[in-house]
Amino acid sequence: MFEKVLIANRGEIALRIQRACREMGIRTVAVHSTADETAMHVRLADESICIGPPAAKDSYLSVPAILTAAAISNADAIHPGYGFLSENASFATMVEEHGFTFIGPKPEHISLMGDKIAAKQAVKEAGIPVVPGSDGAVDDIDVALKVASGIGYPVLVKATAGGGGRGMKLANSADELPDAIKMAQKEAEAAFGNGEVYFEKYLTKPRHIEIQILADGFGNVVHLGERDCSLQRRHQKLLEEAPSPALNEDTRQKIGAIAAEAVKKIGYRSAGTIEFLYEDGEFYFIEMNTRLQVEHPITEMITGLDIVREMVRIAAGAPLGYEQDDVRFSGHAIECRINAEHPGTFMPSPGTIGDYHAPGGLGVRVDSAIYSGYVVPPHYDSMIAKLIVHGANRNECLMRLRRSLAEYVIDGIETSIPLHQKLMSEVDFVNGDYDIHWLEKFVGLDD
Ligand code: MV4
Repeated sequence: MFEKVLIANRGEIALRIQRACREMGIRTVAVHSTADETAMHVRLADESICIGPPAAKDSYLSVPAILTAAAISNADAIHPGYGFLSENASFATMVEEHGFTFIGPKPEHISLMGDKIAAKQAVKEAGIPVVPGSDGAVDDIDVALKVASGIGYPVLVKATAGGGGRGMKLANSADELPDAIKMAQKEAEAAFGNGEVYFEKYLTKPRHIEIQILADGFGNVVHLGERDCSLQRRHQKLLEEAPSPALNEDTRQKIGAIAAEAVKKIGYRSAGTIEFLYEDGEFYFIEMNTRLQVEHPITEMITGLDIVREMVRIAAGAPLGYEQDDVRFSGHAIECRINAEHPGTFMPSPGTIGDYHAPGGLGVRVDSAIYSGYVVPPHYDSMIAKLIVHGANRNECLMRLRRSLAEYVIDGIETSIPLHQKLMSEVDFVNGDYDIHWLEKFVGLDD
């Protein structure tokens, strides 16, 4: 096992990884920008190293700064967390070339899933259902028009190098398709330096359901069930739940087994997530995330597994040590993302935290790195806490969530807590009756 792990991240996820390492007897190295000198992830680490100025590109995204920090601290391995360098294949390659272990997938799988056309082709061959579409890059408008008319409109044009909703264009009919393709190509070229695009049939009212998988280096793969991440605004998730209110046990086992089998065929290793759109009882692959995800705790709450510990064990060469039948699902979990932002306008609200009191009690977990007196810097993501609640069933989970939100005190800045409280009394939400567009209608402000 590793003796020392460098955590190339900040905030709650840096603490989350530290906690797993500490339980495993592994020392931790924090890295931080000058804006994060007083951050909790720095205070709680065994060692810390300043890696640059506030701008992420000069600190948390600086490969040389992080590799130097790993060398100086004599770390054995690097955990990238989520965001930042977590899905950067060349970073993962360089980590290994410099003699450290990358706690994550093989670089080839990060690359594969970063190329959305190649990813779709690979998972399709491995037995995962995909959305009907151009089956590869669009290079001829006339061919595209023929294929699209066969599929039926609307179609959604996506960038091969995109993902997470960036660079998509909708075409409602044949006369809109040429412009949608040209605009998507232009925007993709500007944003990613790669203008390649493909298109798919547009699903109008799907849910976003993702399957968590764990795979070791010996071909053992398990799925840990699904998370329903449909409640989002502008591709920013607000609340996630597991299991999905839309699936029954049979459907869950079927799609879980398909996802796990595909991951095994591809030879993937580490934690990973297969994202699907789910509409009219059918699953359609959209992307695979080759990282630890923000919402991983809800899966931990219903399975009792520590996903970060599993990632570390797998990276150290350990076998999973359990099979699919050993994974037991219990109860229901919901995560509320608490952002430092105005609950009505979503404008960021950085600043100093005044009084702080986190909820607790049975079934309540708070993953956060904030404290009373902490100054939320303006330079990074606005998520400052995750409130994760577990209950024997969805109803108990909702009751517990309502009382936890009422207990939560974060003074001095605006947060999304009032928005979550409003959500808790919405009939559609309470009934689990929502799709990926529901939240945007609920909060209004659509553009
Ligand atoms: C789609 C889609 C409808 N049909 N693909 C957005 C992010 C990227 N991961 C894929 N996305 C979508 N792909 C087809 N064929 C609708 C979306 C989409 C979406 C997906 C998941 C969660 C939120 C979303 C919000 C808007 C659009």
